[in-house]
Amino acid sequence: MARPKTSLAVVALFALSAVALPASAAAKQKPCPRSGAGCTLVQVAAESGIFVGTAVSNEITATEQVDVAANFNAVTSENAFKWSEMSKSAGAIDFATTDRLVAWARVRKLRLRAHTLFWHRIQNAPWLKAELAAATDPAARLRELMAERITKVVGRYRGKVAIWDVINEPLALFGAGYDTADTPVTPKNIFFTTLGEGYIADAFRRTRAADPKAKLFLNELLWDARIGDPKSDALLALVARLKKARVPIDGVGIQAHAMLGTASPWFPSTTASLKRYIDALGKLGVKVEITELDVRLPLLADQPNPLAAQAAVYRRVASACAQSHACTGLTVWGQRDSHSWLDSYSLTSATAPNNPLLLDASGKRKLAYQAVAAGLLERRR
Ligand code: 9MR
Repeated sequence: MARPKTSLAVVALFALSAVALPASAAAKQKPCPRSGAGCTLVQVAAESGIFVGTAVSNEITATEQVDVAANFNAVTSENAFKWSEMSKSAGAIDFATTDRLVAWARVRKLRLRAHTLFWHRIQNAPWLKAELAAATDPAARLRELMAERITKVVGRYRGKVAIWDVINEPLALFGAGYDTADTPVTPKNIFFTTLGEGYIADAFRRTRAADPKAKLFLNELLWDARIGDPKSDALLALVARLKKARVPIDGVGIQAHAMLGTASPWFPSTTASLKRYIDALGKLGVKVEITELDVRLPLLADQPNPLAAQAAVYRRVASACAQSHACTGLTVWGQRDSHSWLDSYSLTSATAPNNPLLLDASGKRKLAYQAVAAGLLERRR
């Protein structure tokens, strides 16, 4: 995914133009109609009180900057905080890209979700396995490395990051336990196999100590966020255990990559089943956000109007978020259809272009855009 680097001058230019509307102009703006027609998601975020976010790439290209300014009030770093991106060898940390992203989000007054401190599955530190294999006490070494990452990275951005995805995808890819062995679809959860479930509590406690004001989230990939689904229930049980042990967890992210139409449909939750699930998490004392929403269009090709069908999926998720008071934000995994992880990911590249987002390749709003607006507007301040 090589993309041209944006010059600092361009960054500065867009930074200047990104200042929020003056109060007088904002006051003149008419409230959005219930249908969301004609409204930007920035307006919808203001009226609903629900953060509307998007993932941004490491480069934050000029196009991304325009799209973000026009449509979102929150951003998630798609890759910039991941261990693999920040640390190519043990003991080395490269802050340059992450620093740039953090500074940019601050100037633009965008809520920043830092994603993620610990993720065993794909973008873990490439040297970690060998480092632990060579250690006389692998558990002690892993604790030390995790503590060092938290102290140095969370400490550096203390007060500048609104939300930390402390742990990403701790549960097994399928089923209700943890990944305890390498398989063709996922490596084992090296944090769990080395330290047990306590790695989660430990990471949250250390992160809280390094930045007491940031909200701390656990982010998980659910195939169907519904009470009764084994993985969803396992997540509820995990959060209940963490809360009982007074672990400082503030929220849960539900990724919601909707891949309807695959042999095993991903994220088929209805508005009602998703709302009930978000409510159940809320009752445990955590906030909930939809963190990585996208909907693959080719999988809806058999529908009479695939774009309308895609919009309906977006609407279900947005409505569920609006209807549950525990839900504080909805983030889409990118802006334009022309730049989505799905088009280069091995399991989904065959159907490229997947056109899974809210803006088409030219930046025009798709039906899904207004569907998200209408869904979120079910909650008004
Ligand atoms: O969008 C991310 C892409 O650029 C990376 O190449 C990919 C590597 O797996 O990760 C993507 O984001 C993932 C996110 O960090 C966690 N949830 C699943 C997302 C898609 O894999």
